[in-house]
Amino acid sequence: RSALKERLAQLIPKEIENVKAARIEHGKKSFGPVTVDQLYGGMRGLPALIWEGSVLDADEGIRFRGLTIPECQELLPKAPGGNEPLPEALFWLLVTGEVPTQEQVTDLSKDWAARAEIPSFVEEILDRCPPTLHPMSQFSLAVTALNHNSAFAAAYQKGIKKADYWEPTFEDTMDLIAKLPNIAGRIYRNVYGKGKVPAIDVNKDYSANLSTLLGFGDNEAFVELMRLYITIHSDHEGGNVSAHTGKLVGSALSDPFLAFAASLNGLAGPLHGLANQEVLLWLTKMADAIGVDATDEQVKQYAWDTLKSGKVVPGYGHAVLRKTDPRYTAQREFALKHLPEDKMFKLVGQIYNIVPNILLEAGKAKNPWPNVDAHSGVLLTHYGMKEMNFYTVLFGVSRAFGVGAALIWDRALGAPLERPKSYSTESIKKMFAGK
Ligand code: NMX
Ligand code: MLT
Repeated sequence: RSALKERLAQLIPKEIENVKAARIEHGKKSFGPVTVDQLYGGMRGLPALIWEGSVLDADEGIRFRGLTIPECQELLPKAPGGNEPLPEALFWLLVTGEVPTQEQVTDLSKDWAARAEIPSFVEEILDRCPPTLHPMSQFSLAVTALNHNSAFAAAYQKGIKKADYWEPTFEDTMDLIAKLPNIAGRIYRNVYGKGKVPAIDVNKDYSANLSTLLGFGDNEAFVELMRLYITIHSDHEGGNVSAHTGKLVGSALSDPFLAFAASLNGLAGPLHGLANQEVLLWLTKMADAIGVDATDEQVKQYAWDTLKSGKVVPGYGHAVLRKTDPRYTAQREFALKHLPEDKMFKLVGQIYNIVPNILLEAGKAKNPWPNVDAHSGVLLTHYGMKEMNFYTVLFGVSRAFGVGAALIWDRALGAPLERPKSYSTESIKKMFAGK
């Protein structure tokens, strides 16, 4: 058993008792009324899910097991000479609620490197995809196909007991995360003609290997960016489309590969993860139209034109957040440190000073501030990864950490099949007739 699995095995019985106690004490308490508008309104604010890894505050942003992003940057182990947290450490935190030691993190890096190979038939599936098939579709196809070797699916067929579900779920989640660099690297190299995927180095951390497989391993600043990127995109509580979809599909006891492939299909939507691609597209078109050194007035006009043509300003707004996303701020700070003179970064900063006021004036968006996707693309572009329709794949690699941790805990805590109640408009009208 790995050190992480050992620790989990110790934590699970205590957590089962903790949940039991919470339910005995609070189980019958109400969150307040549910309104009909919430059913029509995408369930905004509707308390509906348990998600242990992180909680999102509208003003403050995300906390991973109670820690803010700056706290994670301070407390989580880093690579030798590095400044950003290692995503291995973030995964340990998400799974256990504890900050790991350097040794535990190194153990995880080695474990993932040892599991990194993907079956040859999955390589063939990817090699046969036309380069015109969107990288997210290729990603989802490959992850679905990993279900072929699922430990959970095999154990379920053999009649595993419910109390033991978490063990093969843990193994599948570890395999899933470990194999993502090979999948992402292969898609990137196939689609953009970047040559063969090199081998994983068992002595390197996850982000260093991911960077190498993508072709950027020699650039230490890019590797540091990957460490930050994977840490901050990993989890955003349970209600966002990718997290909720993974949890929902996992609740049918579909294995972690099937559940996470469903997450990826949600992440591929332009209002969710694909927004990082949309932002770069929008910025590039803006730079083409008015130049990277445009005046504030020109940027303002460009943003108004976007709104007036019926489109959203990508990277702005959020279903929960009501202030600037701390993930945006973390990336801005990275840029100020590593690429302060980059023209596209400066344009992103200029937009930050202009777009919120425009969205406020337009009067529709409840949150005029930037989200995580407003910033990520310019950082990747700076280091030479200019292929914007690949960007959401990197978001997906990271999101596997949060969804995977949640799947492990759902099976450990015996989470039931999700099956909320739905209503038709007619049934609502009848129900409230005369009330
Ligand atoms: N540009 C233009 N209009 C907007 C924007 C925006 N950035 N954000 C919200 N609105 C509109 C929204 O389309 C809606 O219009 P209508 O009533 O005509 O349907 C109205 O404002 C109210 O929407 P909200 O309640 O503020 O936002 P909601 O919770 O429904 O949606 C987002 C949240 C994130 C989907 C929305 O803000 C948006 O479309 N943003 C741009 C896309 C984006 O950046 N998505 C990435 C989110 C983060 N992620 O990684 O997933
Ligand atoms: C996310 O990271 O999942 C996005 O910010 C969307 C959300 O939280 O709803």
